Amino acid sequence: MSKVVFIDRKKMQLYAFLAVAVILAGAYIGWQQSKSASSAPAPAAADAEGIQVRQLVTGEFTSKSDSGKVLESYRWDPGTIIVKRDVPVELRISGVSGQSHPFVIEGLNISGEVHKGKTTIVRFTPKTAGTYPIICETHNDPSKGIPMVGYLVVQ
Ligand SMILES: [Cu+2]
Repeated sequence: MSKVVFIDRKKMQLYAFLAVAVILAGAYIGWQQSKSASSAPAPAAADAEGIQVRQLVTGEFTSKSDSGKVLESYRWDPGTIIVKRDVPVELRISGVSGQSHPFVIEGLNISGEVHKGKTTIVRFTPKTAGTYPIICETHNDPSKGIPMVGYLVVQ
């Protein structure tokens, strides 16, 4: 059974007007969002004080193989940090997974330790472009698991 509804011309005009208003509002909101996205600062830019602040956390992947063996890996997240040389860097590394991660940044003579629930701050100014591994000294034995390694890329 179908129902036939009659709408008079005045109501049709009102509905058409409302439809156009909704479409224009949606277009305006979309334009505002794209405008704010394009005016956002580049992610690699230094902050107002000229320091390149980068946030990291210690994370963990856990899974099971087909045979039921538990697979796990600690990781630095994000796994790759990009900074510019000759500009001060501040790494803020927060411990989320794992109790403790003593680490070195190979090639930069930097070491430290990240503890669960705490944030370790590392400040330095890289002078030479290159890729420097961030190596956790606890989780670095390939025979016992997957190494916990991230990369600091200096451009
Ligand atoms: Cu670790």
